Amino acid sequence: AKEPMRVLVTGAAGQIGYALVPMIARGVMLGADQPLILHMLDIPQAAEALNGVKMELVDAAFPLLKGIVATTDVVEACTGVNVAVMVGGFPRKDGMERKDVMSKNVSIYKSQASALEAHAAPNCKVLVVANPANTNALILKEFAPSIPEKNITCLTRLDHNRALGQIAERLNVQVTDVKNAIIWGNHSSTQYPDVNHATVKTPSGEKPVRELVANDEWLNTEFISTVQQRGAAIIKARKQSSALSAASSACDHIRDWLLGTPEGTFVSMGVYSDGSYGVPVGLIYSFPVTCSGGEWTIVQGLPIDEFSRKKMDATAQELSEEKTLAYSCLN
Ligand code: NAX
Repeated sequence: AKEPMRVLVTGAAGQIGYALVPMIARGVMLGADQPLILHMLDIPQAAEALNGVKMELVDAAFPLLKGIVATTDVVEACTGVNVAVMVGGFPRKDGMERKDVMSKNVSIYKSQASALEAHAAPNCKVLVVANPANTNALILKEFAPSIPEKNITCLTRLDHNRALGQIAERLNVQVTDVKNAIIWGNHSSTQYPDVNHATVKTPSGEKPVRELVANDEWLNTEFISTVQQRGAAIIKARKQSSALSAASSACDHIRDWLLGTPEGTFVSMGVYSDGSYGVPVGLIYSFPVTCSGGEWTIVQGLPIDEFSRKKMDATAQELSEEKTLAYSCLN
């Protein structure tokens, strides 16, 4: 039998946490044969709710769940973890300036970076979900210099899956037959959902999405804005932000990273830019990646047209500005 892996979920008493921890405990993230110990962190004000989640995990009698650490102590939470899913953060409240929200999250991610660096298992893999996800991940990377930068990522898989979902609905095909959409850039409304390389499996082989949709106008306008604005549409409908889809996509992100992407398929991950596609080095930017042997690799050599270039640059520009704002909060 496999040794249990330790998985940290921060913000575990929140609404994504509530959807995510049962998925992890069922084996959706690490595989149906991988036992695990769940570490759940939240802040003292949420300690009682966190304990309630722990009680429910016990009650659900998950066969793979070999232990639960539910704590408000960041060191205890981070100790020995192999995977860290960072969902905890400071939400934007009415009337708050962007800089104030950034400042709160910078201080959270700075201190959690130090705790992970000092106490996580070697080669711990980190996924930041909490917004501003790319910039929180960048701060985490900066303040955990001994964690390899390739181990620190942010979630854009939800946006990626939303793009696949929109194409599947439009063409009335199964979502599993659609692949290789790309989310470029920031997990924000400047993200660029790109279908230029996406394909659909048909009885007569794989066909480009552009050929099947045969409506560039829709693909270049409504499709893009629907994916960009989907989070807002969910809030409007549910009066709460996306939770089950965020949790499911976080599982997809970690599972593909650890266990690999299928041959010929790429997915979107926010990763530290190495300058690929002219994206400035030093940003956490969402790229198309393939994964194998527990490592991601940016897909190289995709042709980029003028339309895409502008949108990729605009979202990079926003990330550079967020980075400047984040750094200004450090002083
Ligand atoms: P909730 O407010 O329901 O939960 C957040 C939890 O984090 C709360 O329980 C809170 O007490 C806890 N928390 C706050 N500070 C903490 C700290 N320093 N250490 C540990 N825990 C802390 O928010 P929820 O709806 O679960 O969303 C969580 C985060 O995910 C938000 O930042 C949200 O913006 C972000 N999202 C990111 C998405 C993505 O695709 N990257 C999509 C979904 C979601 O909007």
